[in-house]
Amino acid sequence: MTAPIPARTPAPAPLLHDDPFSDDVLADPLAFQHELREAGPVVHLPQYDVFAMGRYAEVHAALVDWQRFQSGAGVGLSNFRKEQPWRPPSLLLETDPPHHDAPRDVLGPILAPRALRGLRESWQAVADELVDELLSRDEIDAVTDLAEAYPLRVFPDAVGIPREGRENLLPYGDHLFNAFGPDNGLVQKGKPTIVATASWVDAQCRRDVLTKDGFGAAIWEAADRGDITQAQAPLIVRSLLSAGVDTTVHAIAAVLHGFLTAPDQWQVLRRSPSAARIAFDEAIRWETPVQTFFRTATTDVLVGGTVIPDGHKILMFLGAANRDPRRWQDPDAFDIGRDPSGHVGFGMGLHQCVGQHVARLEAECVLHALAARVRAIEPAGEPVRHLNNTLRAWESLPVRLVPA
Ligand code: OVM
Repeated sequence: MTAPIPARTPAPAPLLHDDPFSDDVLADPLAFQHELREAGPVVHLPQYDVFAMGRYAEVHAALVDWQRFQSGAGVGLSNFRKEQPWRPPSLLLETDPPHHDAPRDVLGPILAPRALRGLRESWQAVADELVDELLSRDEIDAVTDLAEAYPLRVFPDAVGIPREGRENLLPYGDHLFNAFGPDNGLVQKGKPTIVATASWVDAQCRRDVLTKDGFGAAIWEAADRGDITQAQAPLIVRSLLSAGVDTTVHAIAAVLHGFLTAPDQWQVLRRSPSAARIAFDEAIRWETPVQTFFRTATTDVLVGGTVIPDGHKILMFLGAANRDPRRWQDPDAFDIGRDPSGHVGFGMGLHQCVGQHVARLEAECVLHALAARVRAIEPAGEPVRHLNNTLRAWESLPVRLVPA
């Protein structure tokens, strides 16, 4: 008789004592990401009593497994099963099926490629005009003058909010993305102003405040049809204002930084401007503006020989997965000749970024405007990082745009 093969006893997850939300790691997360991936498929961060994953295979598998890795307990460190969220939870980001599905089914078509077709011409004209303006200057800041200026010129108009108060958009997003992390100094510095900023944002989500032809109005029309309730509509508009500004700003900054560090790649883009879309996705992979999100285990989950106990938070390092050498060749290179598809910078599975086509359209317009006019993008000073608990971001990228 042969003895049954004993089930392998789960081993405890390796411990990692570094703080991924410390200023040092946020300023340059690559060494931490390497350590995380090498430590194992899943590690334990005792400081926060959370688990963490940094390898592509496990991050990808968890992102598509919404049944065992839920979003409904929040996608930040805070566990909504035990703690009160700082704002009413997002109906898209911080929910699971079935509650998630009606909002997603409403917003998906509003932001789908075919719905955006009518915007391309005017968005390209805005990009062309902005780049022409910048070419008259000796030096510019690629963050404030371009990566912030462009989305702020096109996106709030497309949503349909009034002009007044738009300076609240970036600080709101910055605090929101900080608040997915621990209550550290970055969160503390936002607290004095967030109540006023958040109430301005909430006020922009009302039907009577929005134009009749924007993304916001389209969400309210879905409530008229009964596809969502009247109570859900303003929260879905809030998702546009939460996830649609800072993300695209830092993504555009990332692609510009990519070309700044790899000037040969700029020449490739100039020869083939149709590579702009790939270049943008490669920047999302390479820089991963949204570095991390959490999930919560809905049961004891066995990952790579360790058990993540029911109810525990799991920190998913999208940025580490996007540079995992097990998945990517020469992962640290910004290479617009590679196929970046499959990156998890927009997430994966049923929560995958619903606004990704808007982001791609913005980036494409900016890159096309630049490729037609700019021979070289040269550094004109030290780049300065902007620290955020979730975002990989720049505060300043001084550059010289050399006219073609
Ligand atoms: C939302 C939301 C907020 C931040 C990020 C996000 C990346 C979504 O309010 O729905 O997705």
